[in-house]
Amino acid sequence: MSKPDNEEPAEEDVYAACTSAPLSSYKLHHAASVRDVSSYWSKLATAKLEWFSPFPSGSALTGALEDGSASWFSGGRLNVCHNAVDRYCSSPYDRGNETAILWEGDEPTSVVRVTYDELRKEVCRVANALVRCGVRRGDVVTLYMPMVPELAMTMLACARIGAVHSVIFAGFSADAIADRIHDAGSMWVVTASAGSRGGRSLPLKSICDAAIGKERCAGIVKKVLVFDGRGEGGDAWEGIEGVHVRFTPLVASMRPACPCEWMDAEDPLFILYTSGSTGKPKGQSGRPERGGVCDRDETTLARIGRRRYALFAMVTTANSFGLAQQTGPSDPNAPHKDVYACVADAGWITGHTYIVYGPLLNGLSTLMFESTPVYPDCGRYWDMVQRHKITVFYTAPTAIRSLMRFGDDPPKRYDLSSLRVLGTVGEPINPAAWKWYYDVIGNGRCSVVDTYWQTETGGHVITNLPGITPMKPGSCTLPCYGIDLAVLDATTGKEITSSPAEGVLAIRQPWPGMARTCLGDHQRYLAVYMKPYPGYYFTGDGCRRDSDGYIWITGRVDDVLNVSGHRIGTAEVESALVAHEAVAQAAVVGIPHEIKGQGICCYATLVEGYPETDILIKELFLQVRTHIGPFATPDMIIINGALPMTRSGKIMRRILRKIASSELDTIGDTSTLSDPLVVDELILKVAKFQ
Ligand code: 6R9
Repeated sequence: MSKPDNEEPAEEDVYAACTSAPLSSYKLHHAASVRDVSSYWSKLATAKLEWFSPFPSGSALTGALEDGSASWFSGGRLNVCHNAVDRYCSSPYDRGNETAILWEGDEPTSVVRVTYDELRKEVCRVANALVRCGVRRGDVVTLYMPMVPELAMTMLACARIGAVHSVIFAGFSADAIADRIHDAGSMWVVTASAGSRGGRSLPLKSICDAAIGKERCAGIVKKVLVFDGRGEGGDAWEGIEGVHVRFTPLVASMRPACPCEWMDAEDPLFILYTSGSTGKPKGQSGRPERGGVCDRDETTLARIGRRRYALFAMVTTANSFGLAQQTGPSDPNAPHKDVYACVADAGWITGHTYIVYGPLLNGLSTLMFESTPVYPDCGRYWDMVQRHKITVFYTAPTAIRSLMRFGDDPPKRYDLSSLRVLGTVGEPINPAAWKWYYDVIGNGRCSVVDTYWQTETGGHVITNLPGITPMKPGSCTLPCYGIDLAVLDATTGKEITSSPAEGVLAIRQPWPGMARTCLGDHQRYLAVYMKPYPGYYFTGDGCRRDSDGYIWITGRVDDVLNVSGHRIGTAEVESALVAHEAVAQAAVVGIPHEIKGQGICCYATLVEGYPETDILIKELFLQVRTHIGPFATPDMIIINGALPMTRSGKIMRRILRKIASSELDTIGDTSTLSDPLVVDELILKVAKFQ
């Protein structure tokens, strides 16, 4: 991983800014919460959520972590949309006229406010329109949409009628969409005619059409529901009779009331596809004649979020951003103080939990941002903070690093005094970026919360709490309430109880946000998360714990890359490359990257008879972009006659990683390779590329 300046800070680098409560209160509260996680979460579930019928008392948590049977609040019935929207429209909250969604489109002048009352009516209309089109409880609805209010409305409408949404990030290609539709057997697709980002139009409907036209989607998709774009004229489009539905007028014609389906807490709420670690070997798939290419299984797996995830989303949003005393159902009459902005995309888990569900479940106003941090210029975020008086701002280290390059002047042009909490998510933040965020954006007054979590955890599992936990730049600090963290020795699997310690990060007891299975492949779920260290949920991340008990994430210990906070499996990129007829073999490794955290370096050998030309290299770059999406574009593609292999035929990725990162003095012994000279050839080629 690329954290050159991620060393532990000196004593004076411990930031206690904004501390309003002693750390000892956190420690007591945390210890109590993990002593009996069942009782801790069950009290919160009763206090924070409205239930149609309560879960049986005394059995909030049943089943075990080991076999993936741990279930929360089973037997209790609730509706997540009711909890996130309807309840705030009536007594005792009466927030119907307050802003629920603050949408800022691609142009800074496109601003729309949707109140809780309006949101409730719109969600009901969308829900009725989905039902009219044939969507039923339990059906999977694929959403491929821009960051517009209709996306959140459709997610909530699915939650309302008991359907399961599968949101696909609007940067994914037709191939990636087709895979996900096929895998989930999704009969319904909701898209928009177009979106726009950074002044460019995104032809979302056409990409969807290309996806459903693929063979593997044949006979699966029944209808494609197309919202008008929010651009001028709604972006005219043509459709196929009986397949495409003009969704905007249909939604507008619906009644603004729709009953909530009362769902079990363990019923699925959403599916989210994300890259996982290398799974079971699948043998030679695809192109056996080329030898040794696809020796690994596909790595994109569907994680299922359950309805009980709502509790975890709600509680972690309130705690991590310090909302507890400011708003929320515990004090329905408290005035709204926060303007909350998470500038992620709803297609990732961060958008699910911290743009849509977490904030709305707390009755907050949440920003949906369609554009990029540099459009129309690199002051866009700070301009939004000033215009909307944003108090909580949440982004990724990669965005901070890319904005830092423009210096301190752009943010200094804006009034950022409304900010109270700054959040980061997605990868370790290097101390230099942390300090810039803290000093230049937060003016030394704001808490910077470094939130560590994963798609599978559903919400934050490690973070500092604003006003409570002293901060250390680069450390995500201490576990969240109700999260029973453990650092294990990577080799023996034994828990390390003393500090400082170095090992792998695991969680000892279930929590309500956790994913319990992978769609259609429970064995795979167990193999990836539960079996590596029996008795623990394994995160796939390495970490250090310092003498204060603070956690420092050192990066993935599996075959997952973290590029600008996007999880990309090395096997996914390799599969995309070998799908090109000229490629015989491919191996992909991560390299340190100043802005993106990690970059992608691909090595490939060609099929006999294919010359290495510039055109071919360009095609390979394109190949990865079209198979996965532009965010997975490689930084380097190195072609060679051979790759370093062990004598038993395994590609030595460790060596490839060292060569790509120019860490030549630590390459180690290469004598076990079948052809040690390959290493010298690759070193020369990488040097040329750089
Ligand atoms: C929310 C999200 C999860 C992986 C995770 C870890 C890395 C996320 C981090 C962090 C260090 C943080 N990660 N937050 N590493 N510090 N604050 O990113 O989910 O896309 O599933 O990625 O991201 O490696 O395992 P997801």
